[in-house]
Amino acid sequence: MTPARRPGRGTNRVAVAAPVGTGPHVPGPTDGRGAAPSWEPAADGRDHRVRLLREMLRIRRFEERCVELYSGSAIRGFLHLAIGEEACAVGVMAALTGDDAVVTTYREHGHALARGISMRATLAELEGKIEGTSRGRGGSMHIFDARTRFYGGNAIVGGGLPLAVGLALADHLRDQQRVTACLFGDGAVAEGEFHESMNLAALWHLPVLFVCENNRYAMGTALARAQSETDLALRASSYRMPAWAVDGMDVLAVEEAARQAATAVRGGGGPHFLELRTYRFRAHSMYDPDLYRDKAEIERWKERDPIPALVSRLSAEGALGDEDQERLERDVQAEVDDAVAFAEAGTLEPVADLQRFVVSERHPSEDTP
Ligand SMILES: Cc1ncc(C[n+]2csc(CCOP(=O)(O)OP(=O)(O)O)c2C)c(N)n1
Ligand SMILES: [Mg+2]
Repeated sequence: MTPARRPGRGTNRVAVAAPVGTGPHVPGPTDGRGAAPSWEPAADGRDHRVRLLREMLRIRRFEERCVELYSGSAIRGFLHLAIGEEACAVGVMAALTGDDAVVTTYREHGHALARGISMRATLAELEGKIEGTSRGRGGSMHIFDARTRFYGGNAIVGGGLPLAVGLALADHLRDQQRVTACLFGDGAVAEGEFHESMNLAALWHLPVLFVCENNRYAMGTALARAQSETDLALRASSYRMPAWAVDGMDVLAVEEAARQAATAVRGGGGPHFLELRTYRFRAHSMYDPDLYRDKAEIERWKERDPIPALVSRLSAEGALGDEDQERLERDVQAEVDDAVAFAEAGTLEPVADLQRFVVSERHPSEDTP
């Protein structure tokens, strides 16, 4: 299949950031499930940085509570935490508008929360409750929410890339000025789907923002043990798309790079690629004994924890006082407590309903063309 219009190839020049406009947002929540938030920075820039901090804290405290809930069996199945990687989720989501789309991986709680999916619906999904984003049928790895254009949560490594290219192709053919942000790990770079998707996106000049969260490991395999070239931005640029590496532990750096790239993509600049250099502080998933990493390496990365780093920076500038910090923590804890109570009070799907949604309840002929 070839798209109707095929503009020239992208260049490797990095576009200079233009002021970012926000598109119309997805309608507000009607059932507490959330909506894509407006991330427009406040005029003085200050509140916005506190907002970024708050979002990172929400993700951190949420996932810390998930550890407890998993130990108590309230959450079952696989659970992949992104503790340490919060700056990536928040920086990227802050650069998108409500009109843009997101496709991601199984390590996506933070992406979902920063995108505006409510903590209640996210946790209910993790606990398999009807009140979750997919009636509890997806669980931790498959958070999906059409109203925020959050197209999953995907357990297949590299599986999101062709989906993102398809969404972007649809936008391209319909002349829609919006971005599809596609987040994936360094492990995806080894997959055929990565190369097929990068090639088609570049060849057809599609509006995709590829974001590789390079946390240096794919399960227990270090990047250098699996890849002949570990500079992933360099590999992406071989597809003739602008690509650059960013400090994934610095939320401000991530946001700035993501804004620049998203603005260029939205303006018709074709696909762009960001390699966010980051690190997960915890094991790959809950029962991974984490024996493949040097403990000293983990400790070294913890010194670059994105949350204390931003707190120190804001405090040093007088933009965040002790009371502000305490209030932030209190508010976030209250939100987590509320989500836990909500999910606990939620409903498991009745066995009689389990076969619903396996096939469509409507015949295709009932759909309007
Ligand atoms: C196609 C495919 N192959 C293998 C797996 C098993 N698997 C699950 S997670 C994972 C590692 C992926 O690592 P990465 O892409 O770096 O993401 P991270 O877990 O570090 O966020 C693998 C190999 C899978 N889910 N899908
Ligand atoms: Mg990885």
